[in-house]
Parts: sequence; structure tokens; C-alpha cells
Amino acid sequence: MTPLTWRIRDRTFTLGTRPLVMGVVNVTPDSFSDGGKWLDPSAAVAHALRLAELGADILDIGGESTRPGADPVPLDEELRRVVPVVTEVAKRTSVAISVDTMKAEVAREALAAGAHIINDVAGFRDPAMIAAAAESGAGVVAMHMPGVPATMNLNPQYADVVAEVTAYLAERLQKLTESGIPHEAVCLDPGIGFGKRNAHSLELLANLGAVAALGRPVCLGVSRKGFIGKLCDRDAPADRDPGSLAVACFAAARGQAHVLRVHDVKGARDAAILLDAIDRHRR
Ligand code: HH2
Repeated sequence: MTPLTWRIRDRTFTLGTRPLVMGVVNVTPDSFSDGGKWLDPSAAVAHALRLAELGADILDIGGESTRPGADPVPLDEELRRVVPVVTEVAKRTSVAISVDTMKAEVAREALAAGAHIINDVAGFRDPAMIAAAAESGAGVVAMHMPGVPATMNLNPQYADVVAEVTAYLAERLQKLTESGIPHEAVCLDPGIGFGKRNAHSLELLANLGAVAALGRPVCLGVSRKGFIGKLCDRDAPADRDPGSLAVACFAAARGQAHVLRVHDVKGARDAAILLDAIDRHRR
């Protein structure tokens, strides 16, 4: 079977059996697990460089929390948080950079500052986001999120969450490619915890093969999320790393997650190496 590839501007990732590690850099005061820790630009840059040293393949830099109930951040504030950090990180490491934003202006400026990927939790609903990606050759992560973070988790309802999320992502893939984004530039994400009850997240994880069957790499963000806290009885998000790694490994080992979006880069990097090493001995 030919391995999947993911084209991000001038680079191409080949996704064999070793998942890519996407390290989270939240330049926010209010992210659910590390809000305020890296709001200062120099702290954010140092954190990103540390994640690069620990083995991140991608640094995902964001300036707006998308936790359930989060209020939107004004454009000028998001630009002020994100662009200087992307600029400095791009100068100091060759690790790929993604920008976690729903705003085309932030995406454009981050790409101009050296980012390679647009990670849009709103699934490129805004045509200006599609244009920003198409013009630049950026890689894209298109995620499933019903509605907006402020209200998405008030009463999420699905007749069949797996079928609905998969159909949405299939439609997004088609829309993106029709709009001039190469098929090989697209990565899809089921949006674990975004407008989903815990049972919806578990159902998606158990049946992630439906998303992987769309033929593009799958990005999976389970790191420290609420369903892990609830099931494992871990109130503090930072205590959820072992559970997060177990879930990510479950999906990656089944070949259904190719990019692991994590806070604990050290753990995910070791897991990625070990999954790959074991897989190479498969008969
Ligand atoms: N999850 C979060 C943010 N961005 N992007 C993708 N592609 N997939 C995800 O699951 C995802 C994401 C939420 O995590 P975090 O950034 O740690 O929290 P916050 O949104 O509060 O900053």
C-alpha cells in the first residue's frame, strides 16, 4: 500500500506507521489546560523551542482558546499574540509550524511569518480561510465543530455521530479540493470534545476508521480533554497525560490517527517511535 503523504508548502510528510507529533503552544490567558503559562511571547517561544527539542514534528501555535464556552478573541489581539511568536519560532527552528486559528487574517500573517499549516477548528467555513490556504500552498487541518465554541457543548445532538462527522469531513475535503487546495495538502480531524458529549467522543474514537477511510491523514486531539478527566477521575487537566497517551496510541496503532496533537510531546514522541518499531516487526 502506498503510504499517505501530507504536503505543507515546500515540505512533504510521509505518514507510514510512525505518527507525527504536533505539540500544542497556547499563547492564551484562558486555555483549558495551560492558560496563561505561555502568554508572554518570550515564554511561548521558549516553550515551542523546548517542544521542538523534545521531538515535536509540528508546533501548533494558537492565540484563541476554543474550549467549550470560550469567548472569541478580537482580531488585533489574536494577531498580537500569535504573529511575533510564529516569527521568532520560525527563525530559530526548522520544525514545521501550524497556526491554530479561525481567522483568515491571522492565518495569512502567520504564513507570511513562516508557518506551514493552517489548523482551523471551524473546518474552513470562511471562504477567506480557503483562499489563504490555496494561495500559499499551506497544509490544512480541517476539523469538525458544530457551531462555535461559546455554545457548541450546550446540547449536542446526533442521530449517528460517526456517520455525521464523516459526511461533514468528506464534504469539506471535496470543497477544499474544488477550491484549489491540493488533495495532498488536506488533513482531517473529527474534533474530539467539540460539540460532543463524552459518549460521542468515545463512539468516534471506537470507529475512527470511517474518517481514516476518506483517504487523508487524520489529526487527533484528545490531549487532556474532558472525557479523559471524567472517565479516569482526573480533575486537573495536567494529570490527564497518561490517559491521553493511551487513547492516542489506541488510534495510531490501528492506523486511524496520523498526527497526534498533544501537550505532552515527550510521551507522544516515545510512543510514536515504539509504535513504529513494533509495526516494523509485523508479519
Ligand atoms: N483541540 C483544541 C484546540 N485546537 N485543533 C485540532 N485540529 N484538533 C483538536 O482537537 C484541537 C485543536 C483544544 O485544546 P487546547 O488548545 O489545549 O485548548 P484551548 O482551546 O482551551 O486553547
